[in-house]
Amino acid sequence: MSELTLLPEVREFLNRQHGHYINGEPVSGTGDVFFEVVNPATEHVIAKVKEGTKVEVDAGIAAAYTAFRGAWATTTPMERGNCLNRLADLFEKNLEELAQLESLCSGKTIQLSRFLEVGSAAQFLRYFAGWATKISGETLNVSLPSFNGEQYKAFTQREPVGVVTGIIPWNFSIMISIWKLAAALTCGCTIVLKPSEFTPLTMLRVAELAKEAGIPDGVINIVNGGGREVGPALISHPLCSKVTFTGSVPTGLAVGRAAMEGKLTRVTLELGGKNGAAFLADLPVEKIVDGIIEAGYLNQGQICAAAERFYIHSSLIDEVLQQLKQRLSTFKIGSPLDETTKMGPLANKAHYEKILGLFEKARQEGSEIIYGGEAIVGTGYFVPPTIIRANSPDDTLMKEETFGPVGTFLSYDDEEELIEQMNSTPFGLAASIWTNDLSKAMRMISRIEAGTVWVNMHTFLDPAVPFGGVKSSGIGREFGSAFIEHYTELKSVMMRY
Ligand code: TXE
Repeated sequence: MSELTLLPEVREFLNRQHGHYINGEPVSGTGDVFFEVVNPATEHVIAKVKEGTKVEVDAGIAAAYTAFRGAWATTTPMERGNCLNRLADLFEKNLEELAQLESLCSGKTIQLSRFLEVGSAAQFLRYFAGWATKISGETLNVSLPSFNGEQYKAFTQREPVGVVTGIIPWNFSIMISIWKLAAALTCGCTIVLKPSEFTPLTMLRVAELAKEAGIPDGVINIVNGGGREVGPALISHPLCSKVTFTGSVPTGLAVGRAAMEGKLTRVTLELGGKNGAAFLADLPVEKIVDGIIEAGYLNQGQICAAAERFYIHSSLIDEVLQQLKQRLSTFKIGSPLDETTKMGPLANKAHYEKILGLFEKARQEGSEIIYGGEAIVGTGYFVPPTIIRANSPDDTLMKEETFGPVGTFLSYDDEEELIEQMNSTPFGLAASIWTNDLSKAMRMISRIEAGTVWVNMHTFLDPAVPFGGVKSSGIGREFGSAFIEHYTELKSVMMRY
């Protein structure tokens, strides 16, 4: 199979001058520094995007604030939901264009771009659209004494927090933006999104589609820039009322600190970690191997919920690793635009170099590299899916997030030891337990320190199911009904009559 032919509209979009999208219009920006968008499969520069300055930050937030006070405030909840549904329709209509753009920028295989980046983002939009008409307060019973027959009434109402800043990583630049944008708009907030400097392109196209969907100007703004100037300026802007961030733990700490320091700006942090997957001894080896591949290797492991620490019973680990090696060696690695490719490149050069450094570290520490563990020589940021057998829980690769296609394995003998190992990390975004023994799974669930525990599955997120971390993997929850608390303020009203 060969590469897809790029759609004419993709070529046309790449050839444009790119900057930002503010108040319903593309804006080229006042700065003179450009980000080069590098296709990680070819190392070619495919577009340039102008980095923002304080001028675009101020303009983006001002547009969002005006829309928050004006056009979006006067849009009924039903119509807000309709806007999100129309945007979902446009995602489906333009699915191939968005998917091709995203695969070019991030190295994600085209199948995954279609299914997750665009298809799943449309589903999230529809889910959030349904909430728009269902966000409400409650009436409350008041027990204050009545001396002269006076009565009381109390109720709460949920009010949108205001302008939201969304800071987005490079691994799912459309889908993660949509999580934040849809939650904000549903609640009546407006948003300024800052995509990652590695993937600054696709959301500029999504913003155009949002206008086509009838979302008023200023409700969605995109300001491109890095973590040194634009990110901090958005967070500390006096009119920014909430920050929602997905990304690495160190950056999340800096973002959380900056948000709190200035004026107690509300903050949701969805950070990575070092997620564990526990395979119990009752499962057949083939099922364990299927589970490991699902949990650890999708999108080259560049998923914050992916598993990186794998615990296999000592009676099975040799056989499991041997079969896993055989399965991974059949993976077709290559161009993300080839529909038969199973694994594309890592998303950018900095990340590729980080992963190569971690391979080196594993070697220095004497961990056993069973498969992969080195660069694939040639053009592009390719590494093979990698299997590492750790010597102990203290090996670097059992502790540090790789965010790559790297599974690190350790054996265990009994379940007490397994639970202790699963929890032996400062992080707690997600975990999985794999077994046919439901009683054991049910008993383990409460003892695992993670925001999400999957049983016999891993990585897949559903808009109805809250998602977020415990311990150092973040603050707050996205999806379900949990998001409402983070994008609205609860106002109490008491009346005497
Ligand atoms: O992520 P960052 P980077 C991991 C992954 C990767 C490493 C670094 O291992 O190799 O992090 O990647 C913005 N104020 N993950 O640098 O730093 C930045 O511009 C405000 C795991 O890309 O987390 C980008 O938009 N914003 C992860 C976003 O934060 C700031 C996903 C994320 O950048 C900022 C991505 C600042 N001070 C990378 N500094 C996961 N687990 O989900 C940076 N940014």
